[in-house]
Amino acid sequence: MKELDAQTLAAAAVVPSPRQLAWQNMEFYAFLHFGVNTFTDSEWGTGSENPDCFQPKNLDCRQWAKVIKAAGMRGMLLTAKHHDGFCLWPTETTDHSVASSSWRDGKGDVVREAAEAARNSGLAFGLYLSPWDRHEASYGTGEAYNEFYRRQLRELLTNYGELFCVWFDGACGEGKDGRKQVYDWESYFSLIRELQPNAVISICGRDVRWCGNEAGVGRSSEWSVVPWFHSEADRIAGVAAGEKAPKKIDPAFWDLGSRKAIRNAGKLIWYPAEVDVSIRPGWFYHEKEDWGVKALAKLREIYYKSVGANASLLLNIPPNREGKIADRDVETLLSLGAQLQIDFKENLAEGSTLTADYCKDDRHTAQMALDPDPARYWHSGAFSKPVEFILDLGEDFDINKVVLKEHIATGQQIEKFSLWWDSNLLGEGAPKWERLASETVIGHKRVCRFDERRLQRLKLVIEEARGFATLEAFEAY
Ligand code: FUL
Repeated sequence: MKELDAQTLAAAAVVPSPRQLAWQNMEFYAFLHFGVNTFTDSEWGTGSENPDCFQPKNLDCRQWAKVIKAAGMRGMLLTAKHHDGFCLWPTETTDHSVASSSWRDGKGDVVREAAEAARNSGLAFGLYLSPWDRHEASYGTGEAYNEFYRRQLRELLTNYGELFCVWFDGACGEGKDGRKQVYDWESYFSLIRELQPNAVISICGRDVRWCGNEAGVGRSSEWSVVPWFHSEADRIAGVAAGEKAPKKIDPAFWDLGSRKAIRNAGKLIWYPAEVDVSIRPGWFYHEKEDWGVKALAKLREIYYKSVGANASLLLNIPPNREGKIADRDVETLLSLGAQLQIDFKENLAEGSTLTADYCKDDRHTAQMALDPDPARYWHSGAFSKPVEFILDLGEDFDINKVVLKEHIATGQQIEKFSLWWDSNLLGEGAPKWERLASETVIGHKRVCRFDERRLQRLKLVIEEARGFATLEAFEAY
């Protein structure tokens, strides 16, 4: 076992805020890019679009919610305004909005319909409001624009019920005559904290970290405790217009949280990762990209490499000109939902026996990790040596997945673990342990997948941890 140093112990003591903790349980939720681009067939609008082009023939946010829910997602995040500046709600801040379109005689409000549909389906609701605004004349003038932007935020934060997330991207294109807008992020953040204290502020914010690409690729070791400067990076970068997001993680940012990565860091923060990706090549709907809807196998892989590897998954499903999720996307999403239901149909570890070499006290025995109540979990006390858990299912089952969770309310400490199965099926003589997986972090959730085995006993070894370790769940499927 590695020696503990002060920096490692400091990392082990960092815990999520209540809003971050609630967000972790969202796991998988939808992004909806919808706006004038849907009708002009573009990805980045110019800001000079005629509002009247916004004509969803048959807007049906209930259909969005139904599909999102059936796909196994827990929330929806709508682009209330993209870089073109066109607002999907009847704002008082500009006439570049749905109120200036003849669609529904200027009385439409997509944000309201989406928020209501989400809530009626038991989905959380969140908003994206692009700071970069290619329409607004005050963009690039500094405080005047910041005030304009805060007024837009205020409308969205007060009129549409509880939001689980406000999502900021860092795009910061030039304004008129090459003017550069300096965003007053701090004032945006404090407004959100004041009006929606439970909402996480994502990407260019301090609660949720962008994974670093838009291709759906997460890290194999995704640490939630990282040096604080990562929470500034996307804002400072102020991604210039025209720059495309990378397709993969910059190798220099592959390791954000190992002991080596945090060695020289000052402040450490809880800043968990989100993987964002579109079901289609683009973020907005384009008929010509109907061929490019990702296949079920690809989406499932993305799911396991994000949700199954201590990140959340924000999957973009752009509505079409009808104002609906297109048939192909619906088909794929329904099969994804069905597949995930099959994948996690029955937790075979429920009701079985889990023992560990040691635990802190009677209230934190290994058996607690089988209790679905997150308040009941195993705690090592001081992590004095590697700890072995034995899960005995009582009889043989065909198993190909194990789900592990740390009790992240007390932080993230596990650094290395391995999973084994007893191939001595007859149970006579000594167990014959064979390795199934060897991994680093667990965090909120780690799904270990392996070739199906018929087995009765599994062994988990926590090999390295930061001073202490916890286990909130040990599930087998
Ligand atoms: C980027 C934007 O420029 C894209 O259009 C899209 O909204 C993506 C989620 O964020 O920064």
